[in-house]
Amino acid sequence: MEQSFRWFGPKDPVSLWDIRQAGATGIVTALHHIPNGEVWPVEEIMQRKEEIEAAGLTWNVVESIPVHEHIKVQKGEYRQYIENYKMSIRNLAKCGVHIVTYNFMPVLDWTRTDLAYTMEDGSKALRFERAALVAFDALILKRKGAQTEYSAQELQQAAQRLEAMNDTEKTLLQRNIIAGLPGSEESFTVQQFQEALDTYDGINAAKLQQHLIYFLQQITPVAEEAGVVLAIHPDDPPYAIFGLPRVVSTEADVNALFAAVPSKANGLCFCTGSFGVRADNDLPGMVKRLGDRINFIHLRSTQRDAAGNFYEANHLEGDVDMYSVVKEILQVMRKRNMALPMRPDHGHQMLDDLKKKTNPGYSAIGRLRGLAELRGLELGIARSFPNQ
Ligand code: DNO
Repeated sequence: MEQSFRWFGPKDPVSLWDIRQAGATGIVTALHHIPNGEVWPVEEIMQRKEEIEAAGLTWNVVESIPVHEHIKVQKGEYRQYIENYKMSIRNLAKCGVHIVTYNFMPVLDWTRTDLAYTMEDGSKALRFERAALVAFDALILKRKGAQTEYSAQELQQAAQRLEAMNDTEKTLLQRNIIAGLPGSEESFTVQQFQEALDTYDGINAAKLQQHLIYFLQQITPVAEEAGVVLAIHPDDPPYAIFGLPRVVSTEADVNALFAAVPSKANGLCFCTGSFGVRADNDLPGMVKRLGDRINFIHLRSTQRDAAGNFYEANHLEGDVDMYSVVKEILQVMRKRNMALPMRPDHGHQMLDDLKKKTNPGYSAIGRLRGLAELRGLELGIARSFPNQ
């Protein structure tokens, strides 16, 4: 695999040289300062690219060009935003960047309730706690519909959970959920969040899927012509939250997209951490069956429990069978005769990073550990393949 690391640009406390020392060669980044919906100009892309190359690294993957909300709901200026998206794809290709990651999650990108969940070894992990999410949804936000969507037992647990929180904890929970995690580009107050949810009135999963297919039908011809491949990131977590539909959570969802838009440019970012939260997603099988369309890989593991909670485990632990996943990835790469870019996704905050201000999930040392473990796993498997 092409060892890569996410970098949030010049303001990232993790520098390009840190990343180089971690052993990665590829940089996964975006022009985060450009507002959602606007064109990424060639000059800006080139400037970022040169900065990366000056540290001896390559900008191999864009993550993400965010999809403007108007495109997802097909309202307002959505046609213009699609034109802008096409232009950004063309401009990236002109600069030699050929893989574009994006997601189609309504309103929120990835969601967690706790960004500093203390593990047994003292490191800190990201966590999603169902009762805390329900508490925010039904009791703080008081979203209409929430009371009927959850069971009486869930609502009761949420009420108890909320009662046990002091004001600081309540504010923190709210911030964790809606103030924007790294890479998500959007940030809301409670009122703005409710307004954003309201824009999805009348949009169910079938409709959202239609909008995604329309978007893909528009942009894939441009991507093909420019030699760019797309990589849709799955929903995280992989099910509906806040009454919003989500359409990239399972293998069937992905197959539906590929069937509707057969273009080769229409590909997947295979994120083991996101898909892995559902026990019914067979990760190694998905790699095998979707392999031709995987353009980018996020490797990370989660540990679920019966109550619908999960935390981010060490890369080789938790519910993801990383050995089998990497083995299938190696088969896919062999078949396609290429190296796929991979980044160790997230990582625990540990060692010196516990004393630093870091982007949640994106501290240096936890990801360095992840990369080192995954690289070793890959080498071990590759060497044990026959004829190698
Ligand atoms: C979280 C990330 C996501 C991802 C986007 C892709 O850590 O995996 O923010 O970058 O969903 O568009």
